[in-house]
Amino acid sequence: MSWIQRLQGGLAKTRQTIQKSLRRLGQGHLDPVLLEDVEAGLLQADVGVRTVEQFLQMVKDQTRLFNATDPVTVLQTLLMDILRKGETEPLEQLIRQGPRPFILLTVGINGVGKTTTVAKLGHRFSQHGLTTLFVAGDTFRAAAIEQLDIWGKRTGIEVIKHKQGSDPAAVVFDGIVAAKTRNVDVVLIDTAGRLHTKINLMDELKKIKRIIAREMPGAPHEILLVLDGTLGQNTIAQARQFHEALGVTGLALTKLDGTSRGGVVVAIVDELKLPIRLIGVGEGEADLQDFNASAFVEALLPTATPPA
Ligand SMILES: Nc1nc2c(ncn2[C@@H]2O[C@H](COP(=O)(O)OP(=O)(O)O)[C@@H](O)[C@H]2O)c(=O)[nH]1
Ligand SMILES: [Mg+2]
Repeated sequence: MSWIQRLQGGLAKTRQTIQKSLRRLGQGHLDPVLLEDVEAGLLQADVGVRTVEQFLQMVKDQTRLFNATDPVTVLQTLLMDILRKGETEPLEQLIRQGPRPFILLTVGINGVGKTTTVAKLGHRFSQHGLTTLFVAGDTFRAAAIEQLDIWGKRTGIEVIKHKQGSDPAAVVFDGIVAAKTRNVDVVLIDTAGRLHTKINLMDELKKIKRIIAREMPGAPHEILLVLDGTLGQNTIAQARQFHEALGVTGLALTKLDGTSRGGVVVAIVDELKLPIRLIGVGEGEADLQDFNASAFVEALLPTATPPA
């Protein structure tokens, strides 16, 4: 099954609700109950209040003007306009244009998919002929270091690690030194999402960022905030917090396979104005995609006529 099919599968229920009421709207039944149905369906999919209100206004305006505008097309167009702003060039392109080593720092709360995304990226970069180093910056759980180690073996990528409980900034420092010595293209830094100490997570991450900048001016070249797509609107507040503290440069949205809240991508692009570098669509190393607005709209709201 392709990821679009998985995404479509996850959104099936919500999509059915939206489509049913959209179709009736399309037949000219612009009654308040139907509009409420559409509104509820879109909000359930976590599309976000602002986009939903914009859409309802557009439908009302256009219906008044033309009397027979297809609401599906209206919504598709609106979603495309928003989502297109989240598109960006592939990371490989940034890396090839950027300085060497290219230092990518992942941040995000616990369980969102940071370690998995680091692993998937390493795999992907290898396939593009870029040499990579993993840095086990989540030193707070032994399991986190082990997890990255397993991925390292699986992908043939070296892991720079310290023992559990050590200072994450120190392992990051070692990682950068190693990357320069080995002359690798990319350093992928995994970090913790929750600390078992009294230190504040943001302060810890700021410290890591400072160490990186000290060892390589201009770095980190990418601060990739990993967000869990199944968490819906909660991700927005989370993202704001990380962005304020660290200056996020790109987003990775994970677990978009099989979620009913995939519409949150619309709200994220609309609210945060940050590029979506990647979307995670499964647990395997190959389940990482570039974000493509039209593919996403098609998954969320397929065109009525199936391809011949
Ligand atoms: N279905 C699915 N699961 C994912 C995806 N990304 C990560 N996961 C799973 O989410 C869980 C937490 O991932 P992990 O990388 O350990 O999160 P971290 O705490 O942020 O490092 C693991 O079971 C992963 O396999 C994804 O894109 N799709
Ligand atoms: Mg982790």
